[in-house]
Amino acid sequence: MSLLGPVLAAVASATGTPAPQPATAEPAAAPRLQSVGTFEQPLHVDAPPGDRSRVFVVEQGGKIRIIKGGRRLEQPFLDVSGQITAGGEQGLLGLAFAPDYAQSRRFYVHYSAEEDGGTRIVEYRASASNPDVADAGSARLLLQQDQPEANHNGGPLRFGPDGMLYIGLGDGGGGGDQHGRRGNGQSLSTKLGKILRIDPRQSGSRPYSVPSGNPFRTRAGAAPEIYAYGLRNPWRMAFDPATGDLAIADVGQNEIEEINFTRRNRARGANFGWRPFEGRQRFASGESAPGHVPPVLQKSHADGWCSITGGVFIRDRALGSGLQGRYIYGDFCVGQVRVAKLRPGRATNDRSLGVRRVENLSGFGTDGQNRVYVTSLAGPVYRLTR
Ligand SMILES: [Ca+2]
Repeated sequence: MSLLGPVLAAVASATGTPAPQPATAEPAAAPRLQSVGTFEQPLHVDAPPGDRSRVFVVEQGGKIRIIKGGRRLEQPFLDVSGQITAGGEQGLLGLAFAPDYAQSRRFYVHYSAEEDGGTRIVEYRASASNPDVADAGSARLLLQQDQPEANHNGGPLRFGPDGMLYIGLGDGGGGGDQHGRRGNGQSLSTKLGKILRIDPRQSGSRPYSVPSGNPFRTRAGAAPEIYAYGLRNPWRMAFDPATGDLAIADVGQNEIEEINFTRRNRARGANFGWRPFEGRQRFASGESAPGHVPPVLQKSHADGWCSITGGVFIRDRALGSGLQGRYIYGDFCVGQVRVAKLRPGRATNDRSLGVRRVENLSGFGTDGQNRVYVTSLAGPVYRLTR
């Protein structure tokens, strides 16, 4: 429903003239997607906290591009295309800037390594002399994870409200969580199928440290980095910058795409159910998922959904009060941009945003002013505006 409609109707009744009918065209104040450029297989947009002049676009093939003053810079910010294997679900999949980036110049990337396709989480720093270029020599490997298959690498990297780095990893791939004794999602002995939480700063001789509050830190046989588990292939997660709440979109197997949501800090130790459950329904019979937290929103492949693309919480005030705090998301096949109000239990107000369809919808992101972006793996990157 348009906000403008009642206003126009009121004007019409006051003047005695018929109100214009916005039946076919969106009113001027409706949200829309404005192109900010075309890239090579873009899948994420980000910027350092508070940066007001630049937007960083992640290309699957291994480059991070900067848009500055509305123009794409010729030289990439970072180019790891020589170190990675890309294509399908592999490539440069995640980027996160440290909360203290303005001082430390630290940022983190998540990619599939050239030599074996395994996951690497690597720290870089921006050049001290040129803030628009990363120092390639600053690379510091934090974490590596073997991947038994080429698919389900996860990819999201986010700093939480606690200043820790959260890493999303898929279940190892193939199909049906086929690896591990009873799959990887429910096994606390592997990092696959998990959200990890680490303090990414060097700690003595160790490349990172495990925060003291991690839920399985002292459990025998568990990977201490695990923060939440039971995930199949988390394709994007987001913290609400206003509340610290967390949303994790998890790509389904054959039938259901899902969005998981928890209030701030409540994802600690959470079991999101895979593979005993796909969405809210049983997948592997006879297997248990202790404390299973079902998704707050799910979509069916019967309706054309194939691979959910998790989004971000809208905190751009220029988009109007009605969208504040709403979660924007979509699907790679459907291409429709949607918004919903996430809350524990069930999401509400799930609807189409009414903007153009995005072909091969691959990702969402925000810049340093919380403006919202959408990426198409086919090339276009859009900003959500009015
Ligand atoms: Ca689940």
